[in-house]
Amino acid sequence: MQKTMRRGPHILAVVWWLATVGAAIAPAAEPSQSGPPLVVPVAADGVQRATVLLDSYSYRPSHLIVEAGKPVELTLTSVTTIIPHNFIIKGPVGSLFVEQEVSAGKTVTITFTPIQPGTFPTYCDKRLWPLPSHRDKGMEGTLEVR
Ligand SMILES: [Cu+2]
Repeated sequence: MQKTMRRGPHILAVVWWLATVGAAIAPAAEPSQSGPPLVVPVAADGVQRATVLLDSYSYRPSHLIVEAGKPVELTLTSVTTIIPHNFIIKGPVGSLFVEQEVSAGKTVTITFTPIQPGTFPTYCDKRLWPLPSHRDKGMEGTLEVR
């Protein structure tokens, strides 16, 4: 009996934590809307510019098509109010590496020049243990370099 009472508060705390965190996250959860691939336009200055919205848990658009050898400028805009996200691309070693934090409600602009054609995943690796990662919840996309 005494053992049970001692264990009680701890279990209650975990249940409370899960309920609180779950409630904070659940309303924003929705299936990721991938939509059609976006062929990123090349501006007059030669830069390929696009805006990507970061939500819980999706990127919109999620599939970007760019040309190799020309700079890419992505405006990453978070439309969340609480949950921070990031935007990661790990392409071929020495060719493409992006890891950008985007706080809730913030906008960050990143620039990179993909050299090697290929199809690379983009994703958010944020995770609030013991919940699945944002990527597991559908926060991933594709960068297609042609
Ligand atoms: Cu995320």
